[in-house]
Amino acid sequence: MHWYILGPGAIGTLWASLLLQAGHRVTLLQRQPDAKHQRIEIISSRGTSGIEPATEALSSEGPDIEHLLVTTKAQQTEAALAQIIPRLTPDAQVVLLQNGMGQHEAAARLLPSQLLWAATTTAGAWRESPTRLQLVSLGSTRIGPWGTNQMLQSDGWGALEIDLESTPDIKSVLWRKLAINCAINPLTALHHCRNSELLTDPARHERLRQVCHEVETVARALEIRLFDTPLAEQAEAVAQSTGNNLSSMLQDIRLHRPTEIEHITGFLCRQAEHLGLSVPVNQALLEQVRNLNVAKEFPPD
Ligand code: KPL
Repeated sequence: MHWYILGPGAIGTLWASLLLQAGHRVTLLQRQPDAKHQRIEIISSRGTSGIEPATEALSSEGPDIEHLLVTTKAQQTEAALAQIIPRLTPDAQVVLLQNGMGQHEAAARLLPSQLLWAATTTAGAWRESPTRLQLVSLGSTRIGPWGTNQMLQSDGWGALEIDLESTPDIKSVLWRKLAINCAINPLTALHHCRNSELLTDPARHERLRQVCHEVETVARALEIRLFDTPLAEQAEAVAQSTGNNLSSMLQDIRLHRPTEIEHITGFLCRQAEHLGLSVPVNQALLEQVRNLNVAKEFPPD
Protein backbone atom coordinates (compact mmCIF):
# COMPACT_ATOMS: atom_id res chain seq x y z
CA MET A 1 0.00 0.00 0.00
CA HIS A 2 1.15 3.52 -0.69
CA TRP A 3 0.45 5.97 2.16
CA TYR A 4 0.76 9.72 1.65
CA ILE A 5 1.31 11.76 4.81
CA LEU A 6 -0.02 15.28 5.04
CA GLY A 7 1.59 17.22 7.89
CA PRO A 8 4.87 15.44 8.54
CA GLY A 9 5.60 16.85 12.03
CA ALA A 10 6.61 14.57 14.90
CA ILE A 11 3.60 12.24 14.73
CA GLY A 12 3.57 12.21 10.91
CA THR A 13 7.26 11.30 10.85
CA LEU A 14 6.75 8.60 13.47
CA TRP A 15 3.94 7.10 11.38
CA ALA A 16 6.12 7.27 8.29
CA SER A 17 8.64 5.06 10.10
CA LEU A 18 5.95 2.65 11.37
CA LEU A 19 4.32 2.31 7.95
CA LEU A 20 7.70 1.78 6.24
CA GLN A 21 8.62 -0.84 8.86
CA ALA A 22 5.34 -2.62 8.11
CA GLY A 23 6.29 -2.81 4.43
CA HIS A 24 4.22 0.06 2.99
CA ARG A 25 5.41 2.76 0.62
CA VAL A 26 5.36 6.23 2.17
CA THR A 27 5.43 9.70 0.62
CA LEU A 28 5.63 12.83 2.76
CA LEU A 29 3.70 15.73 1.27
CA GLN A 30 5.68 18.87 1.98
CA ARG A 31 5.35 22.52 1.11
CA GLN A 32 8.87 22.74 -0.28
CA PRO A 33 10.68 19.40 -0.40
CA ASP A 34 14.46 19.72 -0.82
CA ALA A 35 14.94 16.35 -2.51
CA LYS A 36 13.02 13.31 -3.77
CA HIS A 37 13.82 11.40 -0.59
CA GLN A 38 14.50 12.63 2.91
CA ARG A 39 16.73 10.80 5.35
CA ILE A 40 15.39 11.05 8.89
CA GLU A 41 17.00 9.62 12.04
CA ILE A 42 14.71 8.20 14.70
CA ILE A 43 16.30 8.29 18.14
CA SER A 44 14.79 6.20 20.94
CA SER A 45 15.92 4.36 24.06
CA ARG A 46 16.52 1.36 21.76
CA GLY A 47 19.04 3.24 19.66
CA THR A 48 19.04 5.19 16.41
CA SER A 49 17.54 4.04 13.15
CA GLY A 50 17.14 5.77 9.81
CA ILE A 51 14.27 6.02 7.36
CA GLU A 52 14.21 7.46 3.86
CA PRO A 53 10.63 8.19 2.80
CA ALA A 54 9.88 9.74 -0.57
CA THR A 55 8.86 13.41 -0.52
CA GLU A 56 6.63 15.35 -2.85
CA ALA A 57 5.44 18.93 -3.08
CA LEU A 58 1.97 19.45 -1.66
CA SER A 59 0.04 20.03 -4.86
CA SER A 60 -3.36 19.34 -6.39
CA GLU A 61 -1.54 17.73 -9.34
CA GLY A 62 0.24 14.40 -9.15
CA PRO A 63 -0.46 10.67 -8.92
CA ASP A 64 -3.77 9.44 -7.48
CA ILE A 65 -3.89 9.01 -3.73
CA GLU A 66 -5.68 5.98 -2.30
CA HIS A 67 -4.36 6.17 1.26
CA LEU A 68 -3.89 9.48 3.05
CA LEU A 69 -2.82 10.08 6.65
CA VAL A 70 -3.44 13.60 7.95
CA THR A 71 -1.31 14.64 10.92
CA THR A 72 -1.48 18.42 10.53
CA LYS A 73 -2.57 20.62 13.42
CA ALA A 74 -6.35 20.43 13.74
CA GLN A 75 -6.85 23.99 12.49
CA GLN A 76 -4.93 23.29 9.27
CA THR A 77 -7.02 20.26 8.26
CA GLU A 78 -9.48 21.87 5.86
CA ALA A 79 -6.94 24.02 4.01
CA ALA A 80 -4.50 21.12 3.69
CA LEU A 81 -7.17 18.68 2.47
CA ALA A 82 -8.54 21.20 -0.02
CA GLN A 83 -5.13 21.23 -1.74
CA ILE A 84 -5.05 17.48 -2.17
CA ILE A 85 -8.70 16.60 -2.88
CA PRO A 86 -8.35 16.49 -6.71
CA ARG A 87 -5.84 13.65 -6.26
CA LEU A 88 -7.94 11.51 -3.91
CA THR A 89 -9.67 8.56 -5.55
CA PRO A 90 -13.43 8.39 -4.84
CA ASP A 91 -12.92 5.39 -2.56
CA ALA A 92 -9.70 6.60 -0.91
CA GLN A 93 -9.12 5.91 2.77
CA VAL A 94 -8.30 9.04 4.76
CA VAL A 95 -7.15 8.85 8.38
CA LEU A 96 -7.13 11.96 10.61
CA LEU A 97 -4.62 11.39 13.41
CA GLN A 98 -4.70 14.61 15.37
CA ASN A 99 -5.54 16.30 18.65
CA GLY A 100 -8.79 18.15 19.11
CA MET A 101 -12.28 17.88 17.69
CA GLY A 102 -14.41 19.71 15.15
CA GLN A 103 -12.12 19.06 12.17
CA HIS A 104 -13.65 15.63 11.50
CA GLU A 105 -17.03 17.11 10.57
CA ALA A 106 -15.31 19.60 8.27
CA ALA A 107 -13.29 16.82 6.62
CA ALA A 108 -16.41 14.67 6.18
CA ARG A 109 -18.10 17.55 4.32
CA LEU A 110 -15.08 17.84 1.99
CA LEU A 111 -14.85 14.07 1.42
CA PRO A 112 -18.38 12.81 0.73
CA SER A 113 -17.39 9.57 -1.02
CA GLN A 114 -14.06 8.69 0.62
CA LEU A 115 -13.82 6.52 3.73
CA LEU A 116 -12.87 8.73 6.65
CA TRP A 117 -11.18 7.46 9.80
CA ALA A 118 -10.43 9.23 13.05
CA ALA A 119 -7.53 8.18 15.22
CA THR A 120 -5.91 9.36 18.41
CA THR A 121 -2.61 8.42 19.97
CA THR A 122 -0.76 8.86 23.22
CA ALA A 123 2.59 8.37 21.43
CA GLY A 124 5.19 10.90 22.48
CA ALA A 125 7.75 12.19 19.97
CA TRP A 126 9.33 15.51 19.07
CA ARG A 127 11.31 16.75 16.13
CA GLU A 128 14.72 17.96 17.14
CA SER A 129 15.22 19.13 13.55
CA PRO A 130 13.58 18.32 10.18
CA THR A 131 15.90 15.30 9.97
CA ARG A 132 15.95 14.04 13.58
CA LEU A 133 13.00 12.64 15.54
CA GLN A 134 13.21 11.89 19.26
CA LEU A 135 10.81 9.07 20.11
CA VAL A 136 9.77 9.08 23.76
CA SER A 137 7.11 6.37 23.71
CA LEU A 138 4.88 4.59 21.22
CA GLY A 139 1.92 4.92 23.60
CA SER A 140 -1.40 3.51 22.48
CA THR A 141 -3.49 4.36 19.44
CA ARG A 142 -7.20 3.99 18.81
CA ILE A 143 -8.84 4.23 15.40
CA GLY A 144 -12.40 4.02 14.17
CA PRO A 145 -14.51 4.91 11.18
CA TRP A 146 -15.98 8.40 11.33
CA GLY A 147 -19.72 8.72 10.87
CA THR A 148 -20.57 5.04 10.75
CA ASN A 149 -20.75 2.36 13.41
CA GLN A 150 -19.61 -0.31 10.99
CA MET A 151 -16.52 -2.13 12.20
CA LEU A 152 -14.16 -1.94 9.29
CA GLN A 153 -10.49 -2.64 9.08
CA SER A 154 -8.25 0.30 8.22
CA ASP A 155 -6.07 -0.77 5.31
CA GLY A 156 -2.71 -2.11 6.37
CA TRP A 157 -2.64 -0.68 9.89
CA GLY A 158 -2.96 -4.16 11.44
CA ALA A 159 0.70 -4.74 10.54
CA LEU A 160 1.98 -1.73 12.53
CA GLU A 161 4.12 -2.70 15.51
CA ILE A 162 2.24 -0.62 18.06
CA ASP A 163 -0.55 -0.94 20.61
CA LEU A 164 -3.41 -0.29 18.17
CA GLU A 165 -7.08 -1.02 18.65
CA SER A 166 -10.04 -0.43 16.37
CA THR A 167 -13.21 0.86 17.96
CA PRO A 168 -16.71 1.42 16.58
CA ASP A 169 -17.06 4.43 18.93
CA ILE A 170 -14.05 6.59 18.20
CA LYS A 171 -16.04 9.73 19.10
CA SER A 172 -16.06 8.77 22.79
CA VAL A 173 -12.32 8.07 22.67
CA LEU A 174 -11.71 11.49 21.07
CA TRP A 175 -13.88 13.11 23.76
CA ARG A 176 -11.80 11.47 26.53
CA LYS A 177 -8.60 12.87 25.01
CA LEU A 178 -10.29 16.25 24.50
CA ALA A 179 -11.42 16.29 28.15
CA ILE A 180 -7.85 15.70 29.39
CA ASN A 181 -6.49 18.31 26.97
CA CYS A 182 -9.11 20.86 28.15
CA ALA A 183 -7.94 20.25 31.73
CA ILE A 184 -4.20 20.45 31.15
CA ASN A 185 -3.26 22.32 27.98
CA PRO A 186 -4.71 25.84 28.41
CA LEU A 187 -3.64 26.10 32.06
CA THR A 188 -0.07 25.03 31.34
CA ALA A 189 0.06 27.46 28.40
CA LEU A 190 -1.15 30.36 30.53
CA HIS A 191 1.06 29.61 33.53
CA HIS A 192 4.05 28.54 31.49
CA CYS A 193 4.39 25.49 33.66
CA ARG A 194 5.08 21.79 33.32
CA ASN A 195 2.10 19.46 33.61
CA SER A 196 2.83 18.44 37.22
CA GLU A 197 3.01 22.09 38.29
CA LEU A 198 -0.75 22.28 37.84
CA LEU A 199 -1.02 20.06 40.91
CA THR A 200 1.56 21.66 43.18
CA ASP A 201 -0.03 25.13 43.01
CA PRO A 202 -3.40 25.17 44.86
CA ALA A 203 -4.98 27.93 42.70
CA ARG A 204 -4.08 26.15 39.43
CA HIS A 205 -5.24 22.85 40.85
CA GLU A 206 -8.59 24.34 41.81
CA ARG A 207 -9.03 25.76 38.32
CA LEU A 208 -8.21 22.37 36.80
CA ARG A 209 -11.00 20.85 38.91
CA GLN A 210 -13.45 23.55 37.81
CA VAL A 211 -12.57 22.96 34.14
CA CYS A 212 -13.17 19.23 34.63
CA HIS A 213 -16.52 19.79 36.27
CA GLU A 214 -17.72 21.91 33.32
CA VAL A 215 -16.41 19.41 30.75
CA GLU A 216 -18.29 16.61 32.53
CA THR A 217 -21.51 18.62 32.46
CA VAL A 218 -21.25 19.12 28.69
CA ALA A 219 -20.31 15.47 28.04
CA ARG A 220 -23.20 14.26 30.17
CA ALA A 221 -25.67 16.45 28.26
CA LEU A 222 -24.37 14.91 25.02
CA GLU A 223 -24.57 11.41 26.49
CA ILE A 224 -20.82 10.91 26.02
CA ARG A 225 -19.39 8.51 28.59
CA LEU A 226 -16.04 9.84 29.73
CA PHE A 227 -14.34 7.78 32.45
CA ASP A 228 -15.50 5.45 35.24
CA THR A 229 -13.92 7.79 37.80
CA PRO A 230 -14.25 11.62 37.94
CA LEU A 231 -12.49 13.48 35.13
CA ALA A 232 -10.49 15.55 37.67
CA GLU A 233 -8.93 12.33 39.00
CA GLN A 234 -8.04 11.21 35.48
CA ALA A 235 -6.58 14.61 34.60
CA GLU A 236 -4.56 14.66 37.83
CA ALA A 237 -3.17 11.20 37.06
CA VAL A 238 -2.17 12.31 33.53
CA ALA A 239 -0.64 15.57 34.82
CA GLN A 240 1.36 13.47 37.27
CA SER A 241 2.45 10.75 34.84
CA THR A 242 3.44 13.32 32.19
CA GLY A 243 4.67 15.66 34.93
CA ASN A 244 7.90 16.67 33.27
CA ASN A 245 6.25 17.35 29.90
CA LEU A 246 5.62 20.70 28.36
CA SER A 247 2.08 20.32 27.00
CA SER A 248 1.72 20.61 23.25
CA MET A 249 -0.07 23.95 23.72
CA LEU A 250 2.72 25.40 25.82
CA GLN A 251 5.24 24.22 23.20
CA ASP A 252 3.22 26.00 20.50
CA ILE A 253 3.13 29.19 22.55
CA ARG A 254 6.87 29.02 23.17
CA LEU A 255 7.58 28.52 19.48
CA HIS A 256 5.20 31.39 18.56
CA ARG A 257 2.98 28.96 16.66
CA PRO A 258 -0.83 29.12 16.61
CA THR A 259 -2.29 26.76 19.22
CA GLU A 260 -5.07 24.19 18.87
CA ILE A 261 -7.22 26.05 21.43
CA GLU A 262 -10.16 26.46 18.99
CA HIS A 263 -10.32 22.68 18.54
CA ILE A 264 -9.93 21.89 22.24
CA THR A 265 -11.48 24.41 24.65
CA GLY A 266 -13.12 26.24 21.72
CA PHE A 267 -14.85 23.02 20.61
CA LEU A 268 -16.08 22.42 24.16
CA CYS A 269 -17.44 25.98 24.47
CA ARG A 270 -19.25 25.72 21.11
CA GLN A 271 -20.88 22.47 22.22
CA ALA A 272 -21.93 24.10 25.50
CA GLU A 273 -23.41 27.05 23.63
CA HIS A 274 -25.50 24.76 21.38
CA LEU A 275 -26.80 23.05 24.50
CA GLY A 276 -27.50 26.34 26.29
CA LEU A 277 -25.03 25.44 29.03
CA SER A 278 -22.73 27.91 30.72
CA VAL A 279 -19.01 27.03 31.00
CA PRO A 280 -17.49 30.25 32.39
CA VAL A 281 -14.13 28.79 33.45
CA ASN A 282 -13.48 27.22 30.04
CA GLN A 283 -14.78 30.34 28.27
CA ALA A 284 -12.34 32.50 30.23
CA LEU A 285 -9.47 30.13 29.42
CA LEU A 286 -10.42 30.20 25.73
CA GLU A 287 -10.26 33.97 25.66
CA GLN A 288 -7.02 34.13 27.64
CA VAL A 289 -5.25 31.66 25.34
CA ARG A 290 -6.62 33.46 22.26
CA ASN A 291 -5.08 36.65 23.65
CA LEU A 292 -1.79 34.86 24.24
CA ASN A 293 -1.85 33.77 20.61
CA VAL A 294 -2.36 37.32 19.51
CA ALA A 295 -0.21 39.17 22.01
CA LYS A 296 2.72 36.72 21.91
CA GLU A 297 3.84 37.84 25.34
CA PHE A 298 5.93 35.25 27.08
CA PRO A 299 7.29 35.26 30.57
CA PRO A 300 10.98 34.29 30.66
CA ASP A 301 11.90 30.61 31.13
O1 KPL B 1 -1.78 15.36 25.19
C1 KPL B 1 -1.17 16.14 25.89
C2 KPL B 1 -0.66 17.37 25.23
O2 KPL B 1 0.29 17.97 25.71
O3 KPL B 1 -1.26 17.74 24.19
C3 KPL B 1 -1.01 15.87 27.36
C4 KPL B 1 -1.76 14.61 27.73
C5 KPL B 1 -1.54 17.02 28.15
C6 KPL B 1 0.42 15.58 27.74
O4 KPL B 1 1.26 16.68 27.72
